[in-house]
Amino acid sequence: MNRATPRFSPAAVTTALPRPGSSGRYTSVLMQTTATLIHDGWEVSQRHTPTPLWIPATVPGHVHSDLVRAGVIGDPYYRLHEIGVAWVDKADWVYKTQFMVSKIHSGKQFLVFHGIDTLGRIFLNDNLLGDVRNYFQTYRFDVTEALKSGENKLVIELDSALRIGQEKAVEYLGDGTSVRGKQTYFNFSPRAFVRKPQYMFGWDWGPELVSVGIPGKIELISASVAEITDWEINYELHSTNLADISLSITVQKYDNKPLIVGCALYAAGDNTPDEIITGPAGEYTVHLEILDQEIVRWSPNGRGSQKRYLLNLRVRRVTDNPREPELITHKGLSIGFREILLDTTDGGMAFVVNGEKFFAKGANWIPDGNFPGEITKNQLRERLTQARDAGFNMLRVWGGGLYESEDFYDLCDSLGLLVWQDFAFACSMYPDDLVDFVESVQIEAIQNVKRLRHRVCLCLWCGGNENLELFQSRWSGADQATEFFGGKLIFETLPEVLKKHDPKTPYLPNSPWGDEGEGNCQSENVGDAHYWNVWHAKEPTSNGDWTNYAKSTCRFSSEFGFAAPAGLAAWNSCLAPEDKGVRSLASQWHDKTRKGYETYLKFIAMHFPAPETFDELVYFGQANQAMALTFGIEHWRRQMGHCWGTLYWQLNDCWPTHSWATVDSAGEPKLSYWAVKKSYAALLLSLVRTEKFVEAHLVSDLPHSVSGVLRLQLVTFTGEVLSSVEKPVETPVNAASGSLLEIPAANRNDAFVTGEFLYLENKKPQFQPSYLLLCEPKELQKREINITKEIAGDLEQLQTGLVGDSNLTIVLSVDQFAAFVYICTPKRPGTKLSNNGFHLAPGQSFLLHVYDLAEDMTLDDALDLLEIRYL
Ligand code: BMA
Repeated sequence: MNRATPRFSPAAVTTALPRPGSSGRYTSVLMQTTATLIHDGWEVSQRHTPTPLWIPATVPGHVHSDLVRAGVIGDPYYRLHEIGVAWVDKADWVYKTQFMVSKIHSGKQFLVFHGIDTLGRIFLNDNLLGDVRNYFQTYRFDVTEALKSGENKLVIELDSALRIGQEKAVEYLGDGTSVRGKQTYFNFSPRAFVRKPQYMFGWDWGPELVSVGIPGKIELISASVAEITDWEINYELHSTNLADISLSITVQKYDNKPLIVGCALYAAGDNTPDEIITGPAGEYTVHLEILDQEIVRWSPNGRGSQKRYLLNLRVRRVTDNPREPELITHKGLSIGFREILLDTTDGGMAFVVNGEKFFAKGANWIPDGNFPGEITKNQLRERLTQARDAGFNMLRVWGGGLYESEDFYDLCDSLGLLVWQDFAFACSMYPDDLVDFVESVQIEAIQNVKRLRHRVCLCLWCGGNENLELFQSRWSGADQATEFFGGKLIFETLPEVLKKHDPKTPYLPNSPWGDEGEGNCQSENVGDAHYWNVWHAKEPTSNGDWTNYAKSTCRFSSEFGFAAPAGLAAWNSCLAPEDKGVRSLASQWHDKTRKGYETYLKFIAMHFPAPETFDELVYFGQANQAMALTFGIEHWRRQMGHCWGTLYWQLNDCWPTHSWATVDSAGEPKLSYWAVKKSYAALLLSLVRTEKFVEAHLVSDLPHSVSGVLRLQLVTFTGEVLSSVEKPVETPVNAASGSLLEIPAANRNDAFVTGEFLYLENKKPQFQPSYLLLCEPKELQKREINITKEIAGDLEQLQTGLVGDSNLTIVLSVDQFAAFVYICTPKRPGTKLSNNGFHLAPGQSFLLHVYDLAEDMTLDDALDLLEIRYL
């Protein structure tokens, strides 16, 4: 294969000099420390084959995608292809490239690998640089000796993580009857022995595509004078707008000449005096302070601004002109100021930011694709913006996934999404008695804690997901275990790392976390709870009926969820037309929920008509999930004061599937997304059906009261008001109101009332209204509803008859009540909408925005796109 050899050229990577601070000027020379990406010219081949076939490889990336591009395998997400590509995970692979270095500068040269998946060896010019064994670790090799002027050859051998995991498990567990009770699948699966994202070994929402690859960037660093190797920022907020900031900057010095270390915070009056290092080559740490700095505090979404500041750490060197020091290297950091506490004083668990307790609203985050090295910043921006727009203020980065990318945390900082970060352990015991395993975890933890500790979005470190829980609750496979393995990690290794490197961020040993004394992770009274009694429990405890959420009295609901099918765009990407049947094999293959497909269908039919077509499966399944999440979230928000958060399972998906996600792998919101968005409104009106009454409640996240008049009405489907009650209200301040209004419901309880609904609104100012159907959706009688859709375009749009600026507003109205109005766009799946799955009452006009249409599309064609369904 004839491919251009990339050239090493320091000038190409010289970044723009930072804006000079008031204390000095820079000479306009190249920075002395440069970094070049080694991402070009890569090829990959299977190892141990008689005729190696080299195919182009993308870095960052994973071998499956290279094999797809080369036509060796089909799309592994398509139909049942997952089964056919299983051989890829059993094979060993090798990556290679060549790169030119035209001139080797004096000083040190390093190769830095920001993520290798996972187990293998790295060679430069046939010299072994070292072994790699932890996906979550950055590997840095001194290549000053091995690097050549001219062409260099870089080779990375990767071993099957699946095979190595299996071998290690067998070695560790022996015949499986060891006295310490180490045995069987959930206790110790092969993945527990490989430090790589656990979900890649298959999960109950993801495929088993273990893969190998180079997911992180590779840099060649040339440092002739000095490097910044570490930094730590701490601050104290001693009034709402003043901060004392202290900084430690560690510099590796490669020669004897003096260095000037300083920083600039780009805010008013921003510079600190420089520190001079005069000693010989070696490592130095300098401390700088910025006192009484005026700042604006950062707040999570919905609670204030997300103000951040650019902090530039810099190392300079005196030149012949002492007034013009030469910039050697610098590090730009985006920082923000806020106080974060985890209040557990009353046994509960509440986050306190800038002195205010608040209700955490959000979801669990899984990696946004099965091949993490290929997740793009645009994809993350879209997904995290969806979270922000749905009213989230927090995400839990779940332990079976990743320590996410810099892009991810940049976006969370700017969108106001607090991050609860799990360490990368989930649903397993871990061999905490293997010295090299614990050492590897320790390095992984130190590196990631140091990388993330300055992030303003970081609100919690957590030792992992459901590790202790699986032991205590005796999950299948753990039922014979006599001892918990992994305790050393969560009670010693990780807390020690945090004590040293990030003592200020709160730590939870595991999630769920409960009454430590009794060792009860699932305690409802203490800590956080994973409420799976609806989906995962077995009858008679639960039968998939989401009204059981009302039984939870937990203090922080950090997981609960209800699965539903993805949307049509996602299905189109992975199903052939003949697969679009309710019980097709491919649809069943894409259900990993382990519930049993028939039970899954039964859960839908409990509240909605049994789906007869694939479209109905999508519609009814999604509407059922929407009702489930609304019911759960509203229940826990009404307990505000006792309960301080809901993080539902799960925001996103990693492939097209039936799962608990509210946004599918095509980025399309499911109906549940819109339901969650309503339930996460700062001012929430909700209706609860009790035995005798329907009660109206109000929950407010606002720091002040709003006056209004609540009105609760019983209305027929054709718009006749049967009864109406009103009450002037002052909204509670950052609290729940309890029941404010009631309408008797007892006489309506026995039989389903199909032609009436309850409607709760607040007049002036308008909060989002709340509806309550008085029957199960499946009991609604078939009826023809006239739905009018009209364009609410501007005059120009209407005159040209074209969409014009690519967005369109449509006014919808109905002649009788329409429940779960579902707008689908089969002619253009994935068309972006401003809402979906809503109820429409007669007499209302509903504004629906449609986005990203072609500008030259006619208005008639645009209207035609929207197919409107209802129950
Ligand atoms: C939870 C999670 C995940 C899992 C989800 C759905 O308990 O922690 O491990 O995917 O349930 O079963």
